[in-house]
Amino acid sequence: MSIPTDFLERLKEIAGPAYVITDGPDLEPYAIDWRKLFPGRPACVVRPSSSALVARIVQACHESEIALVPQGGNTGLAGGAVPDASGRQIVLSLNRMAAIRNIDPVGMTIEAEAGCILKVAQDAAAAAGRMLPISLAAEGSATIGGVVAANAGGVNVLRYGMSRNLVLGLEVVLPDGTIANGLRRLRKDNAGYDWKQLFIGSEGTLGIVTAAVLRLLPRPKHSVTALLAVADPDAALRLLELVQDELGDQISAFELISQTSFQLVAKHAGLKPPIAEGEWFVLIEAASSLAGLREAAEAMLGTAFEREIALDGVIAESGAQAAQLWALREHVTESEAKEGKSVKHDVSVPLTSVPRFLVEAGQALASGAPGTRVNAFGHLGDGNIHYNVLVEAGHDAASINRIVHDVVAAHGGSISAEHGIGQYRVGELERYRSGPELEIARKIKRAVDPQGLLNPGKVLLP
Ligand code: 2HG
Ligand code: ZN
Repeated sequence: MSIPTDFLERLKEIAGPAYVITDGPDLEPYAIDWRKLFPGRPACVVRPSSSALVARIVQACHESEIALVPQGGNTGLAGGAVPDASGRQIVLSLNRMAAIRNIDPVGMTIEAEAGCILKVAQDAAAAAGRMLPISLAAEGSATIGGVVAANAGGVNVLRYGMSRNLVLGLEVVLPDGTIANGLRRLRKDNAGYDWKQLFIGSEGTLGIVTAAVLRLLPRPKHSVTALLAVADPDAALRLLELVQDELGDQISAFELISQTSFQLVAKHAGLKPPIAEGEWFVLIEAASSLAGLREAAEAMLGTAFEREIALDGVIAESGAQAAQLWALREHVTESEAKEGKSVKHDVSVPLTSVPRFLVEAGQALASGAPGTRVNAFGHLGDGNIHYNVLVEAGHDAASINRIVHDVVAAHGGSISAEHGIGQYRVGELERYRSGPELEIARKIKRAVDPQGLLNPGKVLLP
């Protein structure tokens, strides 16, 4: 059964006929994720220009029992923002709602609409002398609404936390079309349940984020970027301890990158690290408003060599060199995609278990899925490794997931540290989260979205 024509007409009345796409090439980018792993078939795409119009569209869906899939920049890695193939779900794109409504440099807040590109918000904060510290490779196309709905992580979580930690206020359209306006800019607000937390990270299954107030931070005057080679992940952990001792809370990123990752970047992006070949690399960023950071970083590097924790290393001499070091890290995902098919795992384990996890997962794959190659990299400072398995035809993704996730579970880890569940990990979550935890989630879903119309099939099985 397809969507009734009169419903599509109603959407056109609400959003304007130019903003309802029902077919043709314009529909394509909304129908599938960027890795082309989760092809869907939307009944239509609707692109409203205001929260009031989002509310009217959702109300129409509620009345006609039509399911809808909210979509921001469509940069997700778990298929959370694309519809299924039934032809009965509509995509509600927030990309026309891109305004920055307010920046308060003294109160250190920014209020932006859901469709505002993350990079645009970062630049606006910088122009006001402040910093929005959410930073990810997809920041040029990811949107504020998507970042909040997915509780995005990125490279600065070590210092500033996940997106959740930076959200002060939220406006959400609920599944019946009501607007819940909690766009407060308060640092302290302990008045009753903090309901916005439910929607942050809910991946569009409970409500549609239409605007958010985010915390800003002072813009550090000095920063240091260093790339070090280490023998193994154990050495990388010892380096983390040293860096924490020497640079304290000035560290904002501590990224682990395997030799395989850099080989892929050399092959597909033509970029090479400016230090000797090693099995593992660590990219460190520290920032401070106080002088003396570089001296502290140089002393730390000296100690790392003395104690034979680091095999080689370089500290960027300029902003341009720092950008080159970061480009090596930021090209990993794209280079992996160019190499061929991969089965991604976005896992976290307790920090001290990371080296064991890497060894055990490698052994389990060598016996359970011979012929696969591992591209491991990620946010070591957060215990979050992107343990991506490069596969050939004939390898079975589901059994590779099982092999890796069993090792994660044995270490008390999580099957998604930052990318979320979407549709990709919905079955895995059922397996690895306990019954009572899943039941809490289902109760919340039933209470907030009793008709199950918001992003069905994502995060939770019905
Ligand atoms: C990153 O850390 C992103 O670069 C993408 O989270 C990770 O491609 C991936 O698996
Ligand atoms: Zn990541």
